[in-house]
Amino acid sequence: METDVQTLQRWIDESRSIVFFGGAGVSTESGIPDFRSVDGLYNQKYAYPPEEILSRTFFDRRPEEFYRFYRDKMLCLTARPNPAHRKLAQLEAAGRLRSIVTQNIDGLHQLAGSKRVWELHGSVHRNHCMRCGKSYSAQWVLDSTGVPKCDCGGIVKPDVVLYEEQLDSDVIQGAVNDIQKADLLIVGGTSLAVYPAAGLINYYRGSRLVLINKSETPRDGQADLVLHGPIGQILDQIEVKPL
Ligand code: CNA
Repeated sequence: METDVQTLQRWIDESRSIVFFGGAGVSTESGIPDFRSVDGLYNQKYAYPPEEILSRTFFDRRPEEFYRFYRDKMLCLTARPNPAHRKLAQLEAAGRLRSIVTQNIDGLHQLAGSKRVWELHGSVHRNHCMRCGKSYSAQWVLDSTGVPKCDCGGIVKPDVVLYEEQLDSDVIQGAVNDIQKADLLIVGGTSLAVYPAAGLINYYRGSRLVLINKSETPRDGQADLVLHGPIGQILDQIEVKPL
């Protein structure tokens, strides 16, 4: 009798075009809190709910409050990739993984060596002046105080998709194309509660949908294989075999 991890290993060994779709749970083992776990950001007490702080209206009306939360909770620049990030990068290097579609904004997949990463919600590593377009690093934003201002006097905004903002259409198209071509779709570390991102897995046409998550998700019943546990520890058990 095959264990769930053995089934996952066999499916990976039989694949040439894996797509990984992930969320904040992929980075919790790197020390970055997610939104919806018991110790996630939604269960901590702030003057405003995180959904409100991370909305475009809030950013425009109370930028200093936005930046207090953002610097403290979203800019985790000392975090390092964990075994999940590293294994996915190895699968891409071995020619088995086509791309990663992520809701994360932390850049840890790229730090682990992944090349083709569709960042649905942008990245803390890109920041632009809203007036002249000059770009700034995440470290510069972290080191600034109050509302970060450009040399020209404009407010610097991170290229992360806030609530009420549209997702980048080129990024969505790239992610959809890859998901449609996938022979194995591994979904991990996401509550699948945030739309339109969560809806992208509906584009998968294959017959091997794997869900790896600590808690149950609304799509568990639809998956061909469900593993409930820490994704870093689970993917760490996978052996990357050359094609
Ligand atoms: P979420 O709604 O917080 O859900 C995370 C899911 O991951 C939960 O179901 C957890 O049970 C599960 N989980 C937590 N740790 C692990 C683990 N080690 N192994 C397996 N499963 C785990 O986060 P989603 O990504 O689904 O929601 C989308 C939001 C969260 C996006 O807009 C992100 O931008 C946003 N976010 C991103 C980061 C980041 O970039 N690291 C951090 C916090 C929030």
